[in-house]
Amino acid sequence: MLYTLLKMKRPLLPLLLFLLGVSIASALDKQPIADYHARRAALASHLDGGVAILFAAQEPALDFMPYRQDEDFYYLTGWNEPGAALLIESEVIATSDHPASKYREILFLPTRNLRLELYTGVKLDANAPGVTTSTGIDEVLPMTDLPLVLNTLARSTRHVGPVWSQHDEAATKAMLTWTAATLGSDNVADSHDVRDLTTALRIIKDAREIALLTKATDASIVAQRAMMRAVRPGASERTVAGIIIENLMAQGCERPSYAPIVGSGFQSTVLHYSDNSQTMQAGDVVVVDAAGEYSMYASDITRTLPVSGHFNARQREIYDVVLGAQRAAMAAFVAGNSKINDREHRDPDSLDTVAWNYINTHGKGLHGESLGKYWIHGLGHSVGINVHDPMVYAKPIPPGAVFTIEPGIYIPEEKIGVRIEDIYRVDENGGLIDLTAKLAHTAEEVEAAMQAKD
Ligand SMILES: [Mn+2]
Repeated sequence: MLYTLLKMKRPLLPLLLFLLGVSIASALDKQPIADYHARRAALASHLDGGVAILFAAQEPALDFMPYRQDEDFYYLTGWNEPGAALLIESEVIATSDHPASKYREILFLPTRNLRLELYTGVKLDANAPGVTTSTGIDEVLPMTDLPLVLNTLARSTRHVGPVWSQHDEAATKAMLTWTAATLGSDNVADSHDVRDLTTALRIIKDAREIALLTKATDASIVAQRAMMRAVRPGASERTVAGIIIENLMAQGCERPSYAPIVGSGFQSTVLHYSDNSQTMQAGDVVVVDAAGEYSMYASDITRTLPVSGHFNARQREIYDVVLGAQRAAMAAFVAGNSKINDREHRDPDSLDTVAWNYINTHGKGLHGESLGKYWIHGLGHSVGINVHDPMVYAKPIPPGAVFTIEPGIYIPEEKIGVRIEDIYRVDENGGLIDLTAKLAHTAEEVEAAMQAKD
């Protein structure tokens, strides 16, 4: 099959693949096109009569890094090819200043580069048969039409309205400069960061996003279990990291959500240690912060293990304080009221404050001091298309949110670092559902999982 395709004349390839129902771009699990359309419509309702223009990530042609789509672009389209643009016009009711305009959405696709396709694979362009069906977007035009469409839009209304875009994108800056020069700067003075709007949408996950996050988490649980069976004195941190990646890939993940952290001994106290270059020693603990990404949705899990298979009394004491802090935060959770982080203000509604108070009132350092000073990061974060998904941390956690609770204590002078990180979702009734519930959690469960045969 592959051989036949390679011999075929290239212009026929997209047609054939389309007829076969083959996704050219990727093997990602996509949501139904109606889901992405609903997100674009929701975005349009917040545009204040303006337009949103987003650019896809560019193709990494020569740096050998795998392609990953711009997150907002993916969230709004499910489109996983480079170099595209998305224009959304909000519906506008006619006034004395403006004629009425209807909701409109256009995907602009770049011209195919047949030479580059020899390196990075066949792409769709706006002339591909059935392109509105396969992209799920009402109108699909060549990228070269974008200036013309913007020009027509401004000429008909004499006012583009607020322009919502990705401010830090070079393509956005070029587009805004061009539009200002062409139309007169008054027409595009009102420029906003579209991420202010997409963040509000992305905080609340729909049912199929929850399903993808659950798949990412289930795959990560398999990888964590394999990791637990592999940790032993004399094993290298890097080998353990490799076992995690192997299992994530075997479970269908396209990549780890972040570089796996396997830090033993003193390195268990270094938060983002990812050299993973040591050989693990009996008597040490090892912090393993590792998880995978499934169809663009990330998971994020941390477990702490005794390298030799059993925690000593002091390690166990610290472990139980961290576990207690996590459980205290879980127990305090109230949907629509609790926030995740606010160490600075010690907000009583912050789960971070609850966990912080627990750690400060349980256990002691070597000199009798409270342990809170050994916890130097926030309690958690939103998880989604980004492992640190956008979130408005000053606001309470709503139903539909997915986030981590990950307290830790890191005592360099004792070479003991413990972090326990699990992922939770808030259901429609405000209940807290632990997506990581199947993974060994208490000290005894972790010790038992290290002896497990499968
Ligand atoms: Mn995390």
